[in-house]
Amino acid sequence: MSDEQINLKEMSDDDIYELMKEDLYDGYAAEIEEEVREMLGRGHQPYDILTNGLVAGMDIVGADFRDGILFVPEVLMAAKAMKAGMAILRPLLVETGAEKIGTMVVGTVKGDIHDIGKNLTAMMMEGAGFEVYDLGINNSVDNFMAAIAEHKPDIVGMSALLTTTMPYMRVVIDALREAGIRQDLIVMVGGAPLNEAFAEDIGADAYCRDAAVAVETAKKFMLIRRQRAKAS
Ligand code: B1M
Repeated sequence: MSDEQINLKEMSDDDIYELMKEDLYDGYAAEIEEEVREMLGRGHQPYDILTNGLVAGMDIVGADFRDGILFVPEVLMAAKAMKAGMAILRPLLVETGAEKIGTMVVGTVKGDIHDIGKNLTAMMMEGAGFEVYDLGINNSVDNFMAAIAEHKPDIVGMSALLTTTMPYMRVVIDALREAGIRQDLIVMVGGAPLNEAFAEDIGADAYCRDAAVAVETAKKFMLIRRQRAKAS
């Protein structure tokens, strides 16, 4: 570890990104923290470090997990390293001088404990000027309904990483409809196994491929919402 810390200064940007992928794969949280700080020191943007280092490393973990090369304990270590890196980037990503442009309630749906992508989305939304209420993981329809009643958000965001939990998003949307509040809310969904067709089928307003798309989509919907409010 200390050898690596000394050598970081002598490495090229590309080599450090490669190293980040390897260290994330190996679950080396302390090394990831060092590398994130080094890249920030070199003037790289937080979002680029996140994408080129951390998310790229997690993609490799995901492929090897799928192929039976990695198992849950190793993936948990990788997730811990990812979170260590994200913790450094978080204040930079949520730093915003922008005035509040909307409110969002976001959570991972029932049965699902994956939260890295949801956390990233919440951070980016905060950074873009949204007030975000993060419900965490494994959220029942009751949790979503209670948070909506309490925070009166413009947007409800749901995340699911499992093909077995993504259908639960429909349960939440149906509950919104039954409560007569579906038309008052912008419903955005995301997570690796989802796609546009699924989002349309369950009655969501938008599928967000990644956190950056979530921000763009939310801004677009908020603009439309404001224009409609002005016109009426
Ligand atoms: Co799990 N896991 N996992 N896992 N895991 C996947 C999802 C899997 C695809 C791996 C694989 O087989 N290749 C597979 C699902 C297969 C399927 O459903 N068909 C899987 C499995 C099977 C499981 C378990 C069942 C394994 C087991 O126990 N045998 C188990 C399930 C537990 C449960 O939820 N009940 C399980 C457990 C775990 C860990 C706990 C070990 C860990 C999670 C740790 C954590 O999150 N704190 C874990 C991890 C890390 C993964 C992989 C490797 C990585 C997920 C991740 O964090 N990606 C994943 C493989 C993969 O996805 N390729 C896998 C990085 C993250 C930045 O991307 O989450 O896609 P992502 O988020 C993106 C976009 O999707 C989007 O923006 C994000 C950022 O740009 N987005 C949103 C996400 N949510 C959004 C919400 C929005 C908008 C955009 O709201 C508007």
